[in-house]
Amino acid sequence: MEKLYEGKAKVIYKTEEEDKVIVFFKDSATAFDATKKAEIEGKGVINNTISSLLFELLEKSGIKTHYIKKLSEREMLVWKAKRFDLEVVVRNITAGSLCKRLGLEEGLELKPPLVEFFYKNDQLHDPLICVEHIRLLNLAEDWQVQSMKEMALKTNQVLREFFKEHGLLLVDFKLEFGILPDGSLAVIDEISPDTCRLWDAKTREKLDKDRFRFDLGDLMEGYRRVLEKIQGG
Ligand code: U5P
Repeated sequence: MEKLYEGKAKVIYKTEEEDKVIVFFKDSATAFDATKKAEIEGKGVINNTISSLLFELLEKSGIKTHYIKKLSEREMLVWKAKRFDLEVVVRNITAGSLCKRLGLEEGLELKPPLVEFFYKNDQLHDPLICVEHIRLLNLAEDWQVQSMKEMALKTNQVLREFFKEHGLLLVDFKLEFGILPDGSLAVIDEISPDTCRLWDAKTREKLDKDRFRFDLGDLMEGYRRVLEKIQGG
């Protein structure tokens, strides 16, 4: 297969159809601007499984995504999208860079949820930006920014409720958006414990990539527990 793009955790391959691509989930884990790296056997398989399940959930809830179907253990078929150089983060509980930037304690509930935009730019280390910066840099039209925010909040409602039903707290997560071949705005990339903070609702144990970032325990054990829970365990 012809490679179109290779990222830190995924590879995008061409298909025979111009408007569809294959996302291949690798086992690589990176953190802190890729200064911390590891190969974690089986991570790609589990992230593809979780991402596929969550994209199916969003589609069923009326949220447009690039997802078409899961093709194999590590491969997902998706619509080819024109990506925005933006990361949209939704937060329900304080953690991570929010605590560091504003000097907040971890674990405080955010009511209403907080939406943040980051400029996807490796050289600049993905800085936090505001709507005026998005306009200045011409990263998206104002109405697209508004739609991304609304879709991110709706995604939050759907995911938060779903995880809650399965004994998990959705602390925060990152979404990416793109324009599909039919011109619609859609959630793209992946939704997995690499891109979401998920805590055990009872014990508040961290089951996501923070295990790798801060050496909190076996990453795969956390990811497997997330999968077991959302599959009904
Ligand atoms: N996040 C990503 N990719 C990034 C940065 C953040 O997926 O490049 C996710 C984190 O996993 C977390 C949320 O769930 O966005 C907020 O991260 P942070 O801004 O607290 O680091």
